[in-house]
Amino acid sequence: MFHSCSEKIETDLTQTAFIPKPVSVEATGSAFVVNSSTIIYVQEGIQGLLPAAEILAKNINQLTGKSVATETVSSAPAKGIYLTVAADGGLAAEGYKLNIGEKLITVEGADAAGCFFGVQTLLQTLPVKVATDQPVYFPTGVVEDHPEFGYRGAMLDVARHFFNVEEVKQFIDFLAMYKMNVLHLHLTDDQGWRIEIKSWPKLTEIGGKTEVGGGEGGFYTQEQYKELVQYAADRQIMIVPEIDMPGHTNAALASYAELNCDGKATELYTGTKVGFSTLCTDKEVTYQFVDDVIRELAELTPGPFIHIGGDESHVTAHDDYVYFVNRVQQIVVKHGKKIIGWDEIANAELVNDVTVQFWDDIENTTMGVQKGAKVLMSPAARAYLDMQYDSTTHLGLHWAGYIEVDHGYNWDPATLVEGVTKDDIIGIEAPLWSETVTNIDEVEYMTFPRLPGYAEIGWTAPAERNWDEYKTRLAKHGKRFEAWGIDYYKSALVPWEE
Ligand code: TNX
Repeated sequence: MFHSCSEKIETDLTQTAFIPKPVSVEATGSAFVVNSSTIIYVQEGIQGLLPAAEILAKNINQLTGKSVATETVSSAPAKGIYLTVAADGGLAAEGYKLNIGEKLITVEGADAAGCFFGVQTLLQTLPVKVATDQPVYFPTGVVEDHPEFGYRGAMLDVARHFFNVEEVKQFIDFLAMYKMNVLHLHLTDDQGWRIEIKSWPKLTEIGGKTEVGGGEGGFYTQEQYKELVQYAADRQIMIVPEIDMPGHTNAALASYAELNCDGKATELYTGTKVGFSTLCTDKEVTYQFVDDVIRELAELTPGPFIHIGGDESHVTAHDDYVYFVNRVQQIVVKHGKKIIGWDEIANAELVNDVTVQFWDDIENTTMGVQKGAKVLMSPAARAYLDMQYDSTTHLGLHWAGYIEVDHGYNWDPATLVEGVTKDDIIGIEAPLWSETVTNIDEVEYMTFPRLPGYAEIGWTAPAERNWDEYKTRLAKHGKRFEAWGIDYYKSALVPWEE
């Protein structure tokens, strides 16, 4: 420990409350002191490293008022902070080795993503606040780390209530701090169509105009959507866009009469019922519509996935549903993307490389596995961010039960569903449905403090996870949430630090 007049300085790296918990942490008991001549160096010629350096610089600046410069270099510097990608491929995908010495900090990623995650680990060693006259330092040591699953995500329902570009960016920041790498955007539902489709402009002109409760709704122009994709990519997050169909489509059916079997446009809908709408599965125009939407969306999507929804199509006859999902899969494949769908899509014939998102139905999910699909784990009773914490929670729903912070944390994706093993699973995702969630403060309240737990389930091996130990680390993040202005649920199960 270093001592100064006002506070003692923690130089034991193993005392940092990392979330998610890294594979290994070793302390060497000294400190790297940041000053105004500290420079963040970035290895030349590696795409995607510069944003990590800029985010690190911005965080140091916000905390300390000191501005640190970033510079590109062709070889390792002797001092400063150096972001680099390992040449020899010795690290697991998205992995990193963070070596904090007294003079030099090296963040060596397996790839740019690994380097970004190493930077997030480094940032967690910083205190929440630093007095202006106090030094800022990193405790020395070595962290070696890599994730358990490649897909670690959250979903935001921007259809029931619309969230604007700035709000979505804030949500992306939350994911980034906990090394999550996917944001699934639920872009369309009965209550709203939120993405501009140039070949079908009324989708947003009409279908984007409202939301649950009758508010004004909104939508992203394609330019705004690209901005979100880039903002996420800079933080190593892929956006998975969802067009929910054939059910959950009232906003489209209200926008275009021809998509309805009776040729009449429906009224816009601002309630919260589910399962009452369907595209007309035996009209050719329906498939022209889907083709246009998927084509435009695929052009906006650098990542491999498009989510086709497929849930709760209660007014689509079974055979029509199967026929529709079969055709839509072909359309997605034609536009060069892979399919994700809610677990019901396992009732169709699945093409190669489909991912079934388990939310509710075990039989659908195991049927998907038998048909060769992979599984994304989003069990409603464990991972739904819109489920209430307990019976006193003023927001959210409880159809899948209450999810206190321990219940959300204490499960293993690889053993939760019989017949679905680790090899079948691409990862986990925590969806936030927004029937009851209307603004970013409410998003924060339902998301925190559960989100870090889902991040840890996705990142840290189950043998290394244990609620009683986790809750002491989570407790130390309360001050961080406060410093970031996050309105969170102060669960009595967590021994929050005062
Ligand atoms: C079920 S989860 C739905 C959504 C609702 C959610 C509310 C899923 C695939 N469908 O339409 O918003 O419950 O928790």
